[in-house]
Amino acid sequence: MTIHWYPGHIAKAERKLLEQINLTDVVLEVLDARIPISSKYENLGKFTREKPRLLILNKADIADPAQNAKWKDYLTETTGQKVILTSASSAKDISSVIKNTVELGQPAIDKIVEKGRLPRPVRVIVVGMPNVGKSSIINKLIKTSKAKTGSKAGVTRTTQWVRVHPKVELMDTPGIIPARLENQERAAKLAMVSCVGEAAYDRMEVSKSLIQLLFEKYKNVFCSYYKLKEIEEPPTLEDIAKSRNLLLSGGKFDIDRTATLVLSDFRQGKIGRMTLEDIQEITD
Ligand SMILES: Nc1nc2c(ncn2[C@@H]2O[C@H](COP(=O)(O)OP(=O)(O)OP(=O)(O)O)[C@@H](O)[C@H]2O)c(=O)[nH]1
Ligand SMILES: [Mg+2]
Repeated sequence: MTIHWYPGHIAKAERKLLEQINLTDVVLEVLDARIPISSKYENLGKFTREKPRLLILNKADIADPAQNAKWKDYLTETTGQKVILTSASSAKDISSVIKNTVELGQPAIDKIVEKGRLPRPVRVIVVGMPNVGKSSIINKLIKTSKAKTGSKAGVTRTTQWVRVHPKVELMDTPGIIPARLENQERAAKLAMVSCVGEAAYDRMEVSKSLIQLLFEKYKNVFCSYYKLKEIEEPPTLEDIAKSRNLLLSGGKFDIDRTATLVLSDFRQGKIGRMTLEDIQEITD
């Protein structure tokens, strides 16, 4: 399976990311809770240097709850960062994001005051791979501020900064982390959760790998969702097409539509709440 990556685009995206991070005090690093290893950007520390980071595991609502808890503990311990589970459907988690941002940004503000200048709100940026939910988080942060202030004029807003709390300003464009795709296994996982664009991968191949992975990790739930009888080997796309009765006009199974269906069922969390990566995969 070949999934393409573009070094030119990556270099440009990294330059932009560095510029954005330079303007902020705190970085909200968003991962997809279903692939905490593959959606993490090993190089982020190079860009943030000493700047404090808050780690957000988003899409927790469609990831495996038991895995969410394990990953949260593991990442808290190994990164030394505060880790928060979030999901777009819930507004609750946002107050915790704000509270932690204020705490993490306080040393930067103290420094400003020590230099004899006036304190200003903590400046924060949301950073992450494509499609992990950065805009959803930004929107939730902005909405919270509107609800809080209840002001007719809405939030204080310049082109770049949005006041989302008396003590927090948000850069309203997210920092997009370029997906490096030299590792094909990782590239496939990023494709499974749509962190890479459709044009970069073969839907059929990615769908087959997904079936294999889900069969390995969630055999019973997977087979019962697609009504597949007791099987020892991962089902083929044809098996699923048969079970779903996805036929082409000539009576052949519609493998292409089946590949799309499985990807879409998984991405929407319809099959069940599933996580594709175990902590063991790091420690191995
Ligand atoms: N189930 C679920 N879906 C989510 C969650 N957060 C975001 N989504 C969905 O994921 C998709 C991508 O969300 P965005 O907020 O646009 O992600 P993004 O990181 O801004 O994406 P780019 O701008 O492309 O980099 C959308 O279809 C959202 O509705 C979540 O917590 N749970
Ligand atoms: Mg976005």
